[in-house]
Amino acid sequence: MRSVRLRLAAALLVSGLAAGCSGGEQRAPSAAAGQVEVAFSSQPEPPVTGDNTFEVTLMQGGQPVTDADVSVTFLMAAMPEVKMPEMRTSTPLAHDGGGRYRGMGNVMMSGAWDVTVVATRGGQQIASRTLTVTAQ
Ligand SMILES: [Cu+2]
Repeated sequence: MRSVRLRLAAALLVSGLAAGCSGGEQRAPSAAAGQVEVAFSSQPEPPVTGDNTFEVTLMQGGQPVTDADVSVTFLMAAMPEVKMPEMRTSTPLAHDGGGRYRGMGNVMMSGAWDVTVVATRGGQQIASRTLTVTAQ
């Protein structure tokens, strides 16, 4: 009798742990409705040295994501052969309707940049995408 109760307690403990795990997965909002798709573009396209408008569109399961905080970071690695330090600039974008986020950002020089788009909601990252953009 005693061993049956112990086994039952163990089973409850295991199922409790399993529930805890799936609860953790459900906390990511993207898990239920599918991945958040990130599209990036600029005006002009490709961007130029100086001011540009960056545009990011977030879609999830065919629906626009309208309540995210979105930023775009341009990164160029250091170029020791021409004594240039790493360059990095982040631009926050504002929601402009329909899951489209826009903002004005500066590109410091022409050449290849690693562009990282990060979308968060309530401080939790819901999507990110890195692409290479060659500025004119
Ligand atoms: Cu450079």
